[in-house]
Amino acid sequence: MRTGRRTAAAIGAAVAAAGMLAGCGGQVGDSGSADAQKLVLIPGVANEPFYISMQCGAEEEAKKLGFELDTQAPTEFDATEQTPIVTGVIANKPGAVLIAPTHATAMASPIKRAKDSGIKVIEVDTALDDTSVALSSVSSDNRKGGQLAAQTLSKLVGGKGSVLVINTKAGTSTTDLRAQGFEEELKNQAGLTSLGVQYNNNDAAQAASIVTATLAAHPDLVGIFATNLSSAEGAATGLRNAGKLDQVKLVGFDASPKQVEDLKAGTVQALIAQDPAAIGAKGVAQAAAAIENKPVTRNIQTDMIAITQADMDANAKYLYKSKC
Ligand code: T6T
Repeated sequence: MRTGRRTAAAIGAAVAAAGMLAGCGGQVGDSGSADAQKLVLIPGVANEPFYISMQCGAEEEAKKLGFELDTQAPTEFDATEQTPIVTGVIANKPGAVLIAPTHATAMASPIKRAKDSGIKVIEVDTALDDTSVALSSVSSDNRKGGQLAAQTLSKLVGGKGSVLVINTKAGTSTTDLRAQGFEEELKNQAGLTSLGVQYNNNDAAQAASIVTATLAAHPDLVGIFATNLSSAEGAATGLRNAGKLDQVKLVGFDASPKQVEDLKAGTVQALIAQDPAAIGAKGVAQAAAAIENKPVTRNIQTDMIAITQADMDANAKYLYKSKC
C-alpha cells in the first residue's frame, strides 16, 4: 500500500468513515486497506473526445484537491470489456471510482461489488437503473437534450416531414433518455412524422449505412437526430455519400473535433454540446466529499447547449478536446 501522497487529515477522515460505516453494519468490507487518496476514472470508452474532455476536467480537479487520479478505459463501449476493469480496480482498493456504466443493468453487479468492497462509487455521464449503488450521479439532463434536439430539428425542417433517430446502443442510459425526450417532444410537433429509432452500436460506419438504407426506404426523409458522437459522425458521412445534404437536416449530440468540422462544412446544422469537463470535475469533487465523509449530492446536472455554425465561436468552451 502506498502512503507517500496521503495527508494525515485524509487518512483520519478515511479511517473515521470506515469506522462509522463498519460500526453501523455498513458497506465497508475490507476497505481498511483502501488507498483513500486514489481515485479511478472508468470512462465508457477509450480515445473518444467526450471522455477525454471528461478526464481533463477530472484530472484538473483531482490535482486541485490533492487526489491522485488514474484513468482506465475499455477499448469498446461494452459491458464485457468494462467489467474486468472494474474487477481489477476492486483489487487495488482506491478510495473512489468514477464510472460511466456502459450498460444500465449489465454493469450493476460489478459496480455493486465495488461498492460492497468499500469503494465509493460516483457515476459520471451514464448511470445504472439501480439508483442505490452510486452515492452521486453527475450528467447532462439527457431527456431535456432530446427535447431540445426535436425543437431544433423541427425549426430546421420548417415543422414538417419524416424524421429518424439514430441511437447508439440500447441500454445506454444517456442516449436512451435522449431518444425518449426526442420522441416525447415530437408529440408537440404535429407536422413531424417519426420513422422510429435505429441503433448503430456506437459504430459510425453502421450509422452511415442506416442513413443509406433509410433514404432508400423513405425518400421523403427530411431530418435526423443522432444521439451521440458516433451516430452523428456516421450520419454526416452517410448524407454526404448519398448527396442528400440539401434535403436532410442533421442535429447531433456532442461536439467532437470531427463534428465541429461537419458543422463548419454545413453537413450538420446543430450540435447539442455537453460539458464533459464539468462532469469530470464535479464527479471528482463528489468523490472527495464521500471519502472525507462530507455530504454528497445525489444528482448533479451539468450544462448543455445547442450550437450552430453562427454561434460556434462564441461557444468554443463547449467544444470537446482530443487531448488535455
Ligand atoms: O454522448 C456521449 C456520452 O454522453 C454518452 O453517454 C455516450 O456517448 C458519448 O460518449 C459520445 O460518444
